[in-house]
Amino acid sequence: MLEKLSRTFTDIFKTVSGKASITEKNIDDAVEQIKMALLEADVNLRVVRRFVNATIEEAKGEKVLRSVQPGQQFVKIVHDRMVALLGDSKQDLQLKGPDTLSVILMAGLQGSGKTTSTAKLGYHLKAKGRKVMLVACDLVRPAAVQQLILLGEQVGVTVYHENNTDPLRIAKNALSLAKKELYDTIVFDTTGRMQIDDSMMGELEQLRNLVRPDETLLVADAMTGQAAVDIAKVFNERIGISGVILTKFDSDTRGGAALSLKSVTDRPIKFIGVSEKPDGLEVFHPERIASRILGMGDIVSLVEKAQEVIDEEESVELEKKLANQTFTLQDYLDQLRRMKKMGSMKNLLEMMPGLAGQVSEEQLDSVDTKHEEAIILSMTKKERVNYLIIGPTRRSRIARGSGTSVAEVSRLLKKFEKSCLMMKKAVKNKKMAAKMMGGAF
Ligand SMILES: Nc1nc2c(ncn2[C@@H]2O[C@H](COP(=O)(O)OP(=O)(O)O)[C@@H](O)[C@H]2O)c(=O)[nH]1
Ligand SMILES: [Mg+2]
Repeated sequence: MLEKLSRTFTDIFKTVSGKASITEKNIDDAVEQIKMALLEADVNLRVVRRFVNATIEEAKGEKVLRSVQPGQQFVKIVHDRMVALLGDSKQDLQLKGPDTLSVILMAGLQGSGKTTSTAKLGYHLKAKGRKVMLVACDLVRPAAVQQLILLGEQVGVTVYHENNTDPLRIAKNALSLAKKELYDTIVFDTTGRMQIDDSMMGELEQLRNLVRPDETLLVADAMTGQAAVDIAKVFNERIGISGVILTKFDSDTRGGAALSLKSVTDRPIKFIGVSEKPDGLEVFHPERIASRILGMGDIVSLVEKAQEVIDEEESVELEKKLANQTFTLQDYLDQLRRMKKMGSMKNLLEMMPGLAGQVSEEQLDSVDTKHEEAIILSMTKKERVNYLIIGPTRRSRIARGSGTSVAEVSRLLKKFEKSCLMMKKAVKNKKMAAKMMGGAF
């Protein structure tokens, strides 16, 4: 998601930041381009207008036009505005301490990802040390109860369910059991409809009055764009929501929903869903998403993710290797294995500064990491350190040894060469971005 927008911003900034001085006309032009890009990304029209006016006003102030680095100043203004648009700072769940039961009510249309998000949230909270119970209160959609039971099993979180058609009774029983068994968090999955209708809202209202949630989270599908924003507005007016889980953020949508939600509903996005899997839930960080949109790369997320598998020393080491051009096939193999642990390579690469929007799906689909691993394992130590010595004879020996073809070996070597280049560029960009943002990274 957001690739296209990110590409446009990168282009706009490239033009502006190269200038030694900036005129009002330059600002007008850049802002006009920004406006088009936001509209194209399906951002709410009123939100775009407000964003654009505020940016122009600030950018035309003395500070920018007279500053030593007007381009950078301008980029910074847009960046800060974007962060504000996305909700300023990250919003944690407001839950009670572990001695009292905290209640989370999930709401949303059918297919938005409620049940999946309920399980994801269970997994997320369990990892934080909470004792969580999930409750299956969607009794309308066939097999919804079963779906939650299965997901609960997958993530190792208790699921409360009953063979019963009255969600209120189930909720009541679940609450008393949770209290009795000293759970500290209870999450209610609820019924959705294809569209907003009175009976769904009525049921939700009754449930809300019964369970008195600490958090009422609207689950909205990012793929529906502006519709997700309208839905959030209606749910908020009718039942009062405390935050949004924006699902399917991994999809190929234009991002308008993410950028409009906060301004239109005044409710924060608290999480984004980034895959179908139970661990595919991320805390929403406005600052990081803004940087990603503006093509500055989501360095913090990248570093955090990487730290789960690479410790800091290793990562410094790697950067040094890249800078000194001593990155070898052996390092590549190590990276490959780590990447596999980290999940989608595309997600990861998208976060690399300078690579946002440059990695196409096809490029990565062809990545057959198993073969690559086998090929590198068939190389001698010397070959791994210096790939330049791998001529035709060595290539066919490696191909035979790894059960692949010479073409595949050559392809890998080419790819390796290219990634060295790309990564070197990324390191350079990162340094440039740091300079540009006055050391914000
Ligand atoms: N790619 C992706 N798929 C998701 C995400 N969240 C949910 N889904 C999928 O969306 C579909 C509907 O989800 P479900 O939880 O059953 O929706 P519900 O009707 O609101 O309970 C399922 O196929 C999920 O796997 C997400 O963040 N990313
Ligand atoms: Mg469901």
